[in-house]
Amino acid sequence: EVPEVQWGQVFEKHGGPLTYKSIPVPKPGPDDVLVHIKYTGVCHTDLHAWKGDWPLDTKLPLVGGHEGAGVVVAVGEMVKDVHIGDHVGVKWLNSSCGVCDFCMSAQEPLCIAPQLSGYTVDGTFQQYCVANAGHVARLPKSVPLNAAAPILCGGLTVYKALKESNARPGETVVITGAGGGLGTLAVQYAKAMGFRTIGIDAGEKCDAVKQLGAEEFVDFQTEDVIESVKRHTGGFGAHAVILLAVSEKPFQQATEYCRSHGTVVCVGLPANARISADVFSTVVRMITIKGSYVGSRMDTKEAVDFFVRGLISAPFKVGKLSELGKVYEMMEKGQITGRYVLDTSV
Ligand code: 8ID
Ligand code: ZN
Repeated sequence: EVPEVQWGQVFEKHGGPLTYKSIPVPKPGPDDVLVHIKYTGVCHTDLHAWKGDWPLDTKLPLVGGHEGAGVVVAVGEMVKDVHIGDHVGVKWLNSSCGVCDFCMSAQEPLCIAPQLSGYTVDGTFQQYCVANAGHVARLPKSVPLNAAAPILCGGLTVYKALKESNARPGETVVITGAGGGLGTLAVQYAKAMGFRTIGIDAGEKCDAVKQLGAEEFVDFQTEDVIESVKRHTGGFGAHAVILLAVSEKPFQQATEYCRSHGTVVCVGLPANARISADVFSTVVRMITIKGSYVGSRMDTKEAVDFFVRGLISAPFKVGKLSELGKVYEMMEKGQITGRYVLDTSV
């Protein structure tokens, strides 16, 4: 009952036309599964991939997408623990080599030869997608696949970044880009993990960010961000800063509103951006600046578990896979609060 052809969104060159068309259904390899994607989130990473923003080549032509939630419809001959009918999620890390130092130490996002969904292999902007059986996320049948989709990249990534921040319950975390896809999830995970949160984004996203659990909101378009965060933290700055914005400026400012001995976690990946910080104050205030990149299979299990327990509910709108281009237009303008999730049947 697996069809030979399906609908998908394909582009042939960076920034070129996005074409919704009939394409072959891929065949799973021996240790892969074929997933009937029901819903796929649209991450800003997909927009970066289409535009060719990063110094890493994509496959071309490419089917993007890496937040897919669906049902297993075929398994390779070596697959033992995933079965037809299981609900699973397809993540950014489609597969890893399994034998490099990083894979051996359960840091598989750092694998030296990874395959990335919607980047180096075709992703979730199609009805049927292949992923390595060991890397798909297990989803219980009790959770809706549309709400689960954004957890598979956005939720996982912000959960990992919050862990990497070393913040403790009761401490204050700034979420920069709090109204976006990752940001809204970060506010919810931060709340569930016991952190106090200050959200930074454009003023129109204030109400949503506060409703999700941020105690304070700073409008980056009208306020002095550094002064405002300091004011909301008794002059000290925040214990941690999670940088999710697709803009370089916050990467220059964050150490200034981070508390002494605090941590700045870089997650957003604006094109051609650089981090800069004053050496003297970084040293004498003992600031940590680090990156955080998706998460391991164990991080995935933990992030999904928060969601399954009902602790994570971030806004999402359901759109059509055929209308991906419209979502990219809104995303480029910063007009989306939360995530767009696409129904692959339309
Ligand atoms: O593993 C990783 N490190 C990882 C995983 C997934 C995504 C990294 N990312 C990257 C994406 O590639 C992208 O660069 O995280 C970034 C954010 O992805 P997203 O949340 O999917 O993007 P979005 O929904 O467009 O949200 C961005 C938000 O930033 C705000 C916008 O208003 C929007 O709400 N923003 C901008 I643009 N400039 C801002 C500024 N100066 C700002 N917010 C505060 N200050
Ligand atoms: Zn993503």
